Amino acid sequence: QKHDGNSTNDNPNAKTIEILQKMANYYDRTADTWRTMAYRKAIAALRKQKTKVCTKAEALAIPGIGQRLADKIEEIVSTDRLRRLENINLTPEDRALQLFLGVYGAGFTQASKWVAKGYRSLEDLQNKAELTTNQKIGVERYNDFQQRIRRAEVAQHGEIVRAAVHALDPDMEVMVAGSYRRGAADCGDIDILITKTNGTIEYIRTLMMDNVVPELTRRGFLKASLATTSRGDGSKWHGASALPDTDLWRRIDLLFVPGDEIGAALIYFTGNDIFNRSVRLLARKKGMRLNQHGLYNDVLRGPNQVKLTDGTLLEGGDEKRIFEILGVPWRPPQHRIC
Ligand code: DCP
Ligand code: MG
Ligand code: MN
Repeated sequence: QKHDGNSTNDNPNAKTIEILQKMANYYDRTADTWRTMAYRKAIAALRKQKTKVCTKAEALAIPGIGQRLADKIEEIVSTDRLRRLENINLTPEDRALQLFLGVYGAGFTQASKWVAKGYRSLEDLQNKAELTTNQKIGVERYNDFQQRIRRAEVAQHGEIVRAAVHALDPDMEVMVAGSYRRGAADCGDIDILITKTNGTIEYIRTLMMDNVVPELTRRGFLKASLATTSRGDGSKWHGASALPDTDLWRRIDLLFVPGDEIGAALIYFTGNDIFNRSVRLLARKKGMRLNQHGLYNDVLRGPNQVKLTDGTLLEGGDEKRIFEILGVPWRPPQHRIC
């Protein structure tokens, strides 16, 4: 990895420059003088910018940056990567696998099967593969779901859900969690936690599944339902949503939480996933157990750490209290990135 000292790291376009530099190095190696020059020119121009260049239009306004480079800059900023760069050193099979792994709901096994059948592009999947309803959506909306969502738009989706929930019960709480709650400038999807003080899971789930979700679907805000579970006391709805008068589908996850579990659910749904793993491990080391429902004590374990009893609930409703009992100093959501 090439660094140009602190000046690049402090630059608001540091990440973009870093990726463009790798492209320039690649074209240099392939003796493509013309492209190498174009990339170097764009990098030099970006270095002089005082603010972050986010859109194609902003990039085009800078002398020395043309159409193609402007596209790449927008892709880097909105997806946090450049597919062209990642594809350079891959075999066609690897390239197809990477592509298919981005289809919503397709894991490694499914993606590998498609590659083994000889499919190499999204068109192949669309025309030749037998796709489930959800896989069809994942392919059709591939580019939509790959795009990062600016924080302000995440908030707008949250507002629409909140208004629909409050129209039925103003005492319900609707909180945007996930990377949004951690303060991220842009998010991979929209994570919304829905709860009510003293509310039971049955009440909340019924209100959401029988009323709010159908109503928001009827209005055209919710576009598709992709996954739901309601095992025992946990419930979730995963789908897609789009702002009025737009055709850009976003992934949206709703989590239904009973009032007495809101603290544990907030920790779980705020993440990030690595932070969750480390705080859960810490709980186990202290003879406790943390999951999205609560913090428990007295977990009895047999050979090989097999759980014999569930233990008693220590705390579920208060996020800060859970940190306290665990003996971990309070960490605001912005600092829960591992
Ligand atoms: N989560 C977890 N373990 C996983 C997946 C998720 O603990 N394997 C928790 C922590 C995440 C939260 O759920 O922060 C939301 O999951 P997302 O996949 O939506 O991840 P983020 O919102 O953190 O990031 P992104 O911006 O990519 O959506
Ligand atoms: Mg998320
Ligand atoms: Mn999510």
